[in-house]
Amino acid sequence: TVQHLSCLVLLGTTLWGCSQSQGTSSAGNSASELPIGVALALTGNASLYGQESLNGIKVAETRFNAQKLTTPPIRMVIQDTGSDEAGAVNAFQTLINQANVLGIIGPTLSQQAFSADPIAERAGVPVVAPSNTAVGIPEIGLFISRVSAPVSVVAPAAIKAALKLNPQLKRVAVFYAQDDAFSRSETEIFQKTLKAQGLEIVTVQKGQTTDTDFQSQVSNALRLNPDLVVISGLAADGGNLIRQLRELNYKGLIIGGNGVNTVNLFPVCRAACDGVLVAQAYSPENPSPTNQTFRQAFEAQLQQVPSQFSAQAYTAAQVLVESLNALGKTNDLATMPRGELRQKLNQQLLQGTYDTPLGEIKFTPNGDVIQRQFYVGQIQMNPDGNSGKFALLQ
Ligand code: LEU
Repeated sequence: TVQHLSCLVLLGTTLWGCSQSQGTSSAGNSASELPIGVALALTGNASLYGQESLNGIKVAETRFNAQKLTTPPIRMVIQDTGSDEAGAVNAFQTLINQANVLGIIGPTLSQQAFSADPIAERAGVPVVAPSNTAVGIPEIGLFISRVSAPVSVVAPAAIKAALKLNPQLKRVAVFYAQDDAFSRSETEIFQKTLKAQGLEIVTVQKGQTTDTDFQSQVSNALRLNPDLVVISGLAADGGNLIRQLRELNYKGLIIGGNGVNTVNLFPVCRAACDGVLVAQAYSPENPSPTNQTFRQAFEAQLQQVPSQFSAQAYTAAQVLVESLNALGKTNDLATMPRGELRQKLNQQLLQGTYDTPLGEIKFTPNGDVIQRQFYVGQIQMNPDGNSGKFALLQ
C-alpha cells in the first residue's frame, strides 16, 4: 500500500483523520516515495535544538530530491518528540508502525535516545542520531549510529583552548545538570580531562535542566575562588547559570559544553555570554567546497547561517540518502520488502565514506562517527547585548 501520511508532516497536527496505512510494503506493491522518519524535539525545553536540526532536514530534502539521488524520491516524515522520553518513544512507534519509515533521524537528546532507540533496534530500523553526544549511544544496538561526535572526542578541546588562553589556570568549578544523560556524560569527560591537565577541581555543583535560579550553587562555588568554570547543561539552564555567574561578579573564563553551542543561548545570558568557550563539531567557515555549497543552499533557503545542529542533521540525511542511492544501483527500492530494505540500508550506511559539511566522515563498525575536524568557538556578543556570534579560535 502506498502511504498517505502527509498529515504527519505538518507540525503540531495530530494523527486524527490520517489515513492509516497497512505498515507493510511487499514486493508487487510499489512505493512512490521513500519515507525517512525524523523524530525531533520541536516542543518543550529542547525545542530550540530540534528546530535547528529541522532546518538541516528541510534543506536536505530540497537538495537531495532536486538532485534525484534516489528513485523513488525520499520524503521526510516529521514527528515531534517533545523534550522527554515518553514523547520520543511515541514518535518512534508512530514512525515505525504507522509511517513504515526506512530509517529514523533523531531523537534530539541522549536522554531520549536511551529510551527510544531500543524500540528501533528491536524493529530492525536504522537510527542515525544527529545530536546525541553521550558516551554509549551507538552501543545501544546494531541499528544505532550517529553523526554527532561524542563528548569524549569533542569536550577536551575546549579545556586545551582555555589553557592556551591562560596557562596560569588552576582552580576549576564544575557545574552540571544531573537530570540529563548527556550532561552527566559530558561532565565526566570534562572532569577527567581537567585532572589529566593538572587542574584542581575545587567544587562540583549540580542543578536540573529545568532550573533557572542558580544563586546558591554560584555563591558556593565563588567562595572557593575558581579561575575557570566548566558547565554541562542545556541552553536555558546553562544560559541562566552563565548570567548569574557574571551577576555575582565572577571574572574568570567559562567553558560551556555541547548544550551551549547554539545562538539560542544569546537571549538567555545576553551580554554575559561574551567570552564563553565552546568546542564545536562544525564550523560554517570550513572552506571545503562541500561545506560552502551546503552553506549557500542553506542561506538561500532559510536566510540564516547554518549552525552545528543544522549541519549535523543535514549530514544524517545525507548518510541515509547516499546509502539509498548506492543500494538503488543494484536493487529496486520501490518494490524491495521494507524489512529487507531497512536491514540493507543499515549495512550500507556503516560501510560508506561521506563527504559532508562536517568534513569527510565514516563509521566505526559499532556506528560511532569518525570525524577529523573540530573547532573551538568563543562567543562574541555585539554591543547591543542581544546578538553575537561564535568566533573561531585558531
Ligand atoms: N548533545 C545533547 C545530547 O546528547 C543534545 C544537544 C541538542 C544539546 O543530549
